[in-house]
Amino acid sequence: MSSSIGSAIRHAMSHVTDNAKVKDLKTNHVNVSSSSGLTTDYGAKVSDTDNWLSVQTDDGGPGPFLLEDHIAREKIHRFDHERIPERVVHARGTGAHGHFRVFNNSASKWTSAPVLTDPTRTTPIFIRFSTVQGSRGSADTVRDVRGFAMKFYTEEGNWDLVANDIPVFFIQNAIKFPDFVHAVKPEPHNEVPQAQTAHNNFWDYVGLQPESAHMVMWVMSDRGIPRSYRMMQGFGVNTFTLINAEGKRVFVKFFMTPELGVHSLVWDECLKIAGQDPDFHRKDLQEAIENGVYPKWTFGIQVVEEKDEHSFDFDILDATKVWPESLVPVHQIGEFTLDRVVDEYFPEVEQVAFCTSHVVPGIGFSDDPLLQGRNFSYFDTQITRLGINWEQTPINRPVCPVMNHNRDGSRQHRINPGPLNYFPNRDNAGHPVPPSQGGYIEFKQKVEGIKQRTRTTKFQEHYNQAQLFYNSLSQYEKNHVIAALSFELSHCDDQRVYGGYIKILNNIDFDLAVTVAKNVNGAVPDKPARINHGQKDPTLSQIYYAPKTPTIASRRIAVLITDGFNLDEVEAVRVALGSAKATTWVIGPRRGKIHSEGDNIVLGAGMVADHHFEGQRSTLFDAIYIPSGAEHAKNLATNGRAVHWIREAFGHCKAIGAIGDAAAVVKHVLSLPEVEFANSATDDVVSSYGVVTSGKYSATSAIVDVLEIAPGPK
Ligand code: HDE
Repeated sequence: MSSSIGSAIRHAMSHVTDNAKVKDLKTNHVNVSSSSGLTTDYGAKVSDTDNWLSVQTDDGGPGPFLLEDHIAREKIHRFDHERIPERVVHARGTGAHGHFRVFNNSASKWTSAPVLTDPTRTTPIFIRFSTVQGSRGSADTVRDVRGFAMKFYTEEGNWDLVANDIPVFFIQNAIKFPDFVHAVKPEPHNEVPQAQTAHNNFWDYVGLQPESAHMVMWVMSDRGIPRSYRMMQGFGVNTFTLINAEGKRVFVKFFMTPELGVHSLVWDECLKIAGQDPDFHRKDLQEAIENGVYPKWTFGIQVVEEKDEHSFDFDILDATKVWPESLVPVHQIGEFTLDRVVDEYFPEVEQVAFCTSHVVPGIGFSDDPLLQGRNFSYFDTQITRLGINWEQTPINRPVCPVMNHNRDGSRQHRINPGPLNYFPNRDNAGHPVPPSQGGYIEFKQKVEGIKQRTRTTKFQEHYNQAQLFYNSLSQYEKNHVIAALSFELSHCDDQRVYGGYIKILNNIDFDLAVTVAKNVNGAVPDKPARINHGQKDPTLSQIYYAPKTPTIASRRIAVLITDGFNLDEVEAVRVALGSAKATTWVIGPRRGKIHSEGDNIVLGAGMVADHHFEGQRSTLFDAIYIPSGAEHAKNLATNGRAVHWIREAFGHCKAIGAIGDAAAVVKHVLSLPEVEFANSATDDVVSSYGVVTSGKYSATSAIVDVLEIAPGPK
């Protein structure tokens, strides 16, 4: 896809950064000029890459193909081995490079890690965003948790913060992970369904696991269907620790908050986009970075002192619980930006490999039973995917020196000159480094107890926070949860499954359980299974994360034109939106020249559409703009696809800017006489219906204002 404004900016802005990691990766770039001839992998020039060596028979027919063709054999054998195992979860993803910095040294009271305390440093980062359930080739806009895996290339080694866009998890104990993943993934007998939880096995499992209730509510909320990776929060989920220079330890949770605010799609858009553009989120990230609208997040930590570990009515090591911000505030200590797309997908995004166990001095673990298991799992999984020397691959290798006595193994790339591959040795080579000089040291923790398979009392309470979350949502967010649960349970055909889940819901909210039960033909409960405690925390609703500085930058605006449109208006709106760094895409009845009002067809004014109405859909845009023009208005009103564009955009609560005759068409095709048309973007009607037409009001600024004042979810 391209627009002239978009692509001009794109070329000017792409690949502007060079940090230590980017420079390091460049040492692996293959800089062969395009005039170079074709060679085999071993460098010999190739004269024919299309015809396998064969025997031309005397009767003129193709004869036997010869195995002696080493060129063909290499080409085919090499190709046969192009795939590596996809990740068992989070298989589908995309990634980008960027950098991280802290605002000041305020965190030094908690940690000695320079990456979190030294404001003069810029630390290169790589982030991989992902869905969880679907395979590598599945769609982006499915209902799912999103991975938010961060690799910090610090001067003290790589720190991997393998986060999600939801702050809690489905299970409390790592030993359950294989069961959970089997239940969520496509069912084993027929490998159905792809990239969705709407099936018997998932709801069966979570229906029998009340500890999943809290996370299920988050996934069924708008958090499960983000508008963009750039508009998601990130959460470390697990409880980590920070250790300061005096060896004092605190418990922490990590928080990433997007500058653009948290926004979601609506479910109908998700379903349609999954077919119309399965790469929607992947392309969105690339488009924003290439257009110079670099996604940015603040980086925060919640801190619990060791003495307060047991002062909450939940266990702070339980990954199915949040630390409500009303109890534990978030300290914003830094920020990070993504400013560079990858050069090649496979070596960077597919081969990047994260380990929760990779921390640097000053950062440590807790006894969180999920984290402990994760620390065990990730390294192991990378061996299956990439082999034992996976940490030598370009995207994974640290930017600081690596010196150890690990040797050999499949695909060893390092050549360590000299005879010493052990310690201690006569040269003291590769000697351990004392903590005073930066050596990693474990926190000295006194441990006593009885070894047993058990779960403490606080780990057995599962509904308080599920209720807190649901109570904290606005009414329309609750409606979305009800719709999502009804959709999902409708896809389960075993009564024990959908009936079973109603019982869980009745522990969260009676009305919720009754409504969903009626929708899916479950047994309607006659009384709540548990009294609703009525507590709320505003920070749990994504509305709370409206952008601090609203912006239209990176929003996609479709300009609908047909023959006879007003060219001046379109040019004006494109310049205005382009300077605000929104992208505009001209959509017309054909992908070619569209004549403007008063256009002398011979001289040919007008404009070339980027796409025809059939080629793109309103779902792929944040707003639409329609210029005036008498002939154009008639064309619009009689073009079924154009009418559908307007109706569908309206149905998805998008801003619609229309001028003059076009405004009348919009009013007519929406057939909603009771809808008032706003003359000011601040009218309530705008935020409730998302419709703006012009009169006195300029539609250009209306679109800008609407997107800026309507920061919450649609
Ligand atoms: Fe993961 N997880 N996970 N996970 N996870 C993986 O590692 C695992 C958990 C998360 O973009 C795997 O490289 C266990 C919580 C992300 O490459 C694997 C448990 C959170 C990614 C694995 C969890 C996550 C993974 C599969 C429970 C949120 C993608 C491929 C104890 C904080 C990283 C891989 C990427 C990937 C294990 C639970 C996030 C199998 C055992 C909680 C974002 O190692």
